[in-house]
Amino acid sequence: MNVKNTDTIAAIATPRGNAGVGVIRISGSATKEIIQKLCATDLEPRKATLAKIHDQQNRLIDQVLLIFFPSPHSFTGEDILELQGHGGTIVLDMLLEHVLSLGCRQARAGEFSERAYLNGKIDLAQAEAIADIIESHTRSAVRGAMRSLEGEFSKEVYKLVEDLVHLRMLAEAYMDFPDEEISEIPQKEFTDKLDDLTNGIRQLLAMASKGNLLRDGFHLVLAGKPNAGKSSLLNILTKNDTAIVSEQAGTTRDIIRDRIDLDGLVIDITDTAGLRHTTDVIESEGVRRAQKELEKADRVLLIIDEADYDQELAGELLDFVDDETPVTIIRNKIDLLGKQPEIIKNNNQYEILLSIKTGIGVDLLYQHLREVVATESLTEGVFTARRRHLEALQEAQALLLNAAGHLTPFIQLELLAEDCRQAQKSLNTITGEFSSEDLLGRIFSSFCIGK
Ligand SMILES: Nc1nc2c(ncn2[C@@H]2O[C@H](COP(=O)(O)OP(=O)(O)OP(=O)(O)O)[C@@H](O)[C@H]2O)c(=O)[nH]1
Ligand SMILES: [Mg+2]
Repeated sequence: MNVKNTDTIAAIATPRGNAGVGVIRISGSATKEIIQKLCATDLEPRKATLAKIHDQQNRLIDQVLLIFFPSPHSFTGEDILELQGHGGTIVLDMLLEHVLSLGCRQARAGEFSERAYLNGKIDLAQAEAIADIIESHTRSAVRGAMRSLEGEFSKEVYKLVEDLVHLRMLAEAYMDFPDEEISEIPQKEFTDKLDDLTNGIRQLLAMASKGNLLRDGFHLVLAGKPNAGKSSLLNILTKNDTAIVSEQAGTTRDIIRDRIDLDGLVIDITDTAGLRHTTDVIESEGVRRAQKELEKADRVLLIIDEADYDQELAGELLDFVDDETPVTIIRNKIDLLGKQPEIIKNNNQYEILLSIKTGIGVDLLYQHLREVVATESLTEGVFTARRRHLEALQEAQALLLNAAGHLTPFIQLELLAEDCRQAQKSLNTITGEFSSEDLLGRIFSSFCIGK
């Protein structure tokens, strides 16, 4: 491994606040020198050594454990020192200040992970997985991110890239064929290889979409006329008294968000202002915000008071939701009409009769959510993925479709090869084989300091 020679960085790697232990990480070529200045001895690799750390005036700052990870067998690939002190905010600040005075600088957000990536210890998708593990809200999200960190996602990407390289080589081999021998170009081989690749990308995209859901959560938006019971539904789903519920129509104006864990998947639930035309300035701003939320929904629950329910009202409310977004109609307050809970499926349209206030039929809603979100298939063997990964896969898919267009009515191998080259570039942005400074900056700066 060729470790780049860089300056030395340090940061507190544990969160601020009081804890038993706090960790400071130091990485870079001056690490050994800093160890000498800290404790005047060399440290045995990967062995904990107890040391007293004094400041420049020889006052004791803290008693710490030092662990040295020599290059290249460290997280960043560089020499690393980990310093475990007492986990108080002030004492760690004092320790860090001292360490910085010995010849290193404060690390930027994500800089340790960035160095690990630049030194080839992990690829970009794996670096992102580290951030995802830390930020996971459910156990399945942790497991998914761990699979990405283990390289399961990257492995699939590398496989596709390898196939693309073969296809490009094949194209190159026939590229300069004279016109009279054009019939010898194995058109079927090109078509088959392109088909295989497109299928491979489609499958990976399906997996990555699930992984993205696991990471980002499923966005469920509650909407409907005022007083239909939206806030009541938010409260029972979250088992929390989050939103104000009242018999007054137009209670909710702000967007209210909460989240639940449904079989390991985060469901972000958004309660909105009742959809109606109003002259009240604040309420109409609420309606505008509600409409904006509807655009972002993975599914909308349209809540209707069963006493008002008819096709016309349902149609009027459905007009607020774009055609792409799946909708479930919740026909609420059946307790007042003495109706039985029921789930009705018409083509792909679901309606559930229930009573939020009494809880009758709410189990049908849970069952329905589990089905539409497919929580079971989400937790088995899925690795986490980010939106940018999905976009890269989609771009590669579109380019390969384009490439297939260069096989008929006549074969244009230069154009085909160029599309394949671009598709390869798209795939390479996932693992970071190809990446711009800009992209790296964006990814690593969203990490926290010390990571
Ligand atoms: N009887 C009965 N009342 C209900 C039911 N669900 C909600 N309510 C009542 O309906 C009224 C309105 O409920 P909310 O949850 O505030 O309705 P909302 O849709 O959030 O209303 P806005 O925020 O004003 O748009 C409250 O008095 C609730 O107690 C139900 O299943 N049965
Ligand atoms: Mg409300």
